[in-house]
Amino acid sequence: MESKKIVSCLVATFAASLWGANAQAGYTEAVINDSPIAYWRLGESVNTDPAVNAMGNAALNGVYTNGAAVGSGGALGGFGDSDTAAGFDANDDFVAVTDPGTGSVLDFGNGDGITLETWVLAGNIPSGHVVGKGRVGASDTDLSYAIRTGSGTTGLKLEFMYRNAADNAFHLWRSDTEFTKLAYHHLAISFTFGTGSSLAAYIDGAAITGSWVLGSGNDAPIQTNANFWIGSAVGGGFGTTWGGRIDEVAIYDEALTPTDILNHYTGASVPEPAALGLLACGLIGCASRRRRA
Ligand SMILES: [Ca+2]
Ligand SMILES: [Ca+2]
Ligand SMILES: [Ca+2]
Repeated sequence: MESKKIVSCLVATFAASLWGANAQAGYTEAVINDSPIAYWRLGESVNTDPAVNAMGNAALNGVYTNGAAVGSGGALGGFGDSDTAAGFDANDDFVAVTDPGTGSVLDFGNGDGITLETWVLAGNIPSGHVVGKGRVGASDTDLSYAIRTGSGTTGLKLEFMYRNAADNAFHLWRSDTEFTKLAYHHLAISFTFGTGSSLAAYIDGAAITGSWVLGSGNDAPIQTNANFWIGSAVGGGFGTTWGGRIDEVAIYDEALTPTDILNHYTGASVPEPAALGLLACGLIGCASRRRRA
């Protein structure tokens, strides 16, 4: 854990040195600086390649399954970050990440903080499942944690759901606020398991209100060795698979603060170093002679 922090710190320091003192970090730098357990950028160009964990622990690389569409336009594309996203077909696509085992970094117990963060572009039939651990079989109930969406008046509501340790009740939190389909939005949930009042949720960097509509959030969570899935759940069929894009999924073993989440979101509109380089080149008249790596 300590070495992970040191590596993250070195990466962040390197990024900061590229930017100069006091510069706002770009999205990816801001995420890495907060030391996620895993960060799937979903920018692969071939879906037989692993969905790489950008934090380096290859045991948490994912597997694109049933034709998940790599190379879809990414959430960060407007500011020089050309990293792509994965598209999901609302039928059977998902990315599977194997839980390394009992007591792994993907397991959370009572009193443990968690943050789940992702960008989504919902199609017209998105289903409810975005990212989560467990409940991958058609009749499974063992959902350790998940970001989901629920139908709103015109858009979608943000949800967080988990199963209790006794495996006899779901806990489901739903936002009052909706976000629109057919456009990218940044979603984040932080929570300390077992304390319902600790749940904090964010759409596009802004804290939003909501309530527990099933249970209270006061139970301990179930822990298993089931997979973490991006894009689907409950057997992975129509109605349980995301339709649209998912990008830049991160999971943390702490409840990030509102300032952390806002820094990530605002980082998305900071030009990436490559774009800044091109801009600087353009200013001195060399842009037309430079090729991007
Ligand atoms: Ca990406
Ligand atoms: Ca498919
Ligand atoms: Ca486990």
